[in-house]
Amino acid sequence: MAQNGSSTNGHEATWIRPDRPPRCTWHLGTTEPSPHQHYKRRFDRTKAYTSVLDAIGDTPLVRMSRIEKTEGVKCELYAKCEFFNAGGSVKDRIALRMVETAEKSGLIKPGYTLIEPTSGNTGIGLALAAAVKGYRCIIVMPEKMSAEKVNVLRALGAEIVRTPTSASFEMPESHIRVAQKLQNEIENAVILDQYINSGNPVAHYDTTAEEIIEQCGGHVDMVVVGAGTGGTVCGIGRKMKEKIPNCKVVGVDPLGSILAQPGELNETDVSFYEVEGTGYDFIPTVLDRSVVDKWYKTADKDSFIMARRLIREEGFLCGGSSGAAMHIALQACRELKEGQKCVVLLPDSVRNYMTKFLKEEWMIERNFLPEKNMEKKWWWDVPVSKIKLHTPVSVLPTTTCGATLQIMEEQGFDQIPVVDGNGVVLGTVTMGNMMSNLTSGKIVPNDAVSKTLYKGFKEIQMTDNLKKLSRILEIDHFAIVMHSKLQCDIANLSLTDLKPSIKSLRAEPVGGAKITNGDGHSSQIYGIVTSVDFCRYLATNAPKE
Ligand code: P1T
Repeated sequence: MAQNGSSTNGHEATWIRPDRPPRCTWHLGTTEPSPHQHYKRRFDRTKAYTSVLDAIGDTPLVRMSRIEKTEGVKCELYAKCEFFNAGGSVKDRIALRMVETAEKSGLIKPGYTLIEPTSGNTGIGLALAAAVKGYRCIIVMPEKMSAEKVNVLRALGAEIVRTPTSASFEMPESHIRVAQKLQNEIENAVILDQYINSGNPVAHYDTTAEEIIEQCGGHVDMVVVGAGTGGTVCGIGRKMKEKIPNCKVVGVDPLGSILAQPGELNETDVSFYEVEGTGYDFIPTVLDRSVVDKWYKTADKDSFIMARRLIREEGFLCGGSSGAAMHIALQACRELKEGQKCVVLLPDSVRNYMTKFLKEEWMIERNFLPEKNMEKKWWWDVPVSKIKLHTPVSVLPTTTCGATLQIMEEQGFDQIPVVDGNGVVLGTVTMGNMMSNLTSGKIVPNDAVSKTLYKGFKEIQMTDNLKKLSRILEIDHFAIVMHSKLQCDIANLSLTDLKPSIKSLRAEPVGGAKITNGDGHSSQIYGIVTSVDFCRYLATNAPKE
């Protein structure tokens, strides 16, 4: 890392690290006056507001009496319901605070462009403020984050750039570095930067924590808060340490992230988690871990099951990180006695996850819920390989849209996989996608198909059973059937080396061809299976009565 906090990596441009030393000079036990601008809570809920931005903060604190009872906990459990904020999450608070502080200091003016790397909720908060105040807003967000967030952001007028979920924060394609690249290219563009902006923790220090203390009548014994940037947990934690030093501050971090302390807690072979918003692969500078008394790690399954319980038992329409915090609260609060109060922060709304953990099929597909106890069907355990599929054909990302259309027409396919030279499936081209992009003028026939990729496809192994396939086909029209096993080393074989192309259109039949990835593992597309193929199999193979 360079002295100024920036870093260069080979030929790549200089970039500013998100974990460079903090600007905030505050630390626990300091006697110096705060260097930050502080705000008083300011809205009167009995009067009309000037804009929807006034409906950020002052969220309800609600007793969880049903879960207290079913779990037999001694203390009182309360939920700080941040899903009531105008944009639907706790991050509205910091988005508004960062914008207002930047306006006051003259850093931004109406007409400027706000760019932010985010897991989506800070993006929604910023897009909300931008819509009301007249800024252009560009949100850079990893692909893992839900389509629901994308739709809300679009409706608010934000432009969205998606980045690969697998890109670590230092990689040029990470959401953090892509945001910086865009800022360098766009005039009057500002990244308010939640990872270093003191307005992030200070917003919670000034408002969220003050509200909790007031709503609890000054008696709070424990707060349980999930950490992403860490702004919420350390903003609340710091205020508690100052005003109620005996209040225990509990931090919640998903398995696969490295925020928790001591570091051994983070040792795991989990490299991906579905819960959105919490956890990172670096320590954001705004996260002062000295105010957290104890960290706990959470698994996806426990988090989503608890989020569904919060909805079902308490009627809280909250998201997955709320479930994670609540799952931990039920363990941590065991040390509290009758009459003591534990506050759990519920950061966002189920609105963000309507097609994810809210759906039973989504939960079952990931083994977060068991199969429904229904009568076993004759076809459940039949392997996918039993379905007869068409001769599989794929195209290279450089194949033109016109040529791809011709192949689809000739072969009678509605979709075709796009596979790069290493055998990695980049996505599929679907007739629907191609048609809408052609009619809207987003692509022309000579463009490469890589311009019209559908990346939301599902993969299934030939050895998987038809029960799994039926789950996928309840939601998607098709799945790509993969055949993966360790194969002989043909690592340098490119797709064009495989079978002859169809009518020299650079479309490659890949059935039976073995493709070895750079990491030594090999995979093979066996074909595409559609609902029609599945129904045909059921119809022709049903056992006779
Ligand atoms: O960033 P932090 O204050 O630690 O909040 C964590 C958090 C918890 N739960 C959800 C659903 C969240 O969206 C977040 C944080 N979100 C972002 C960092 C973001 O960019 O939206």
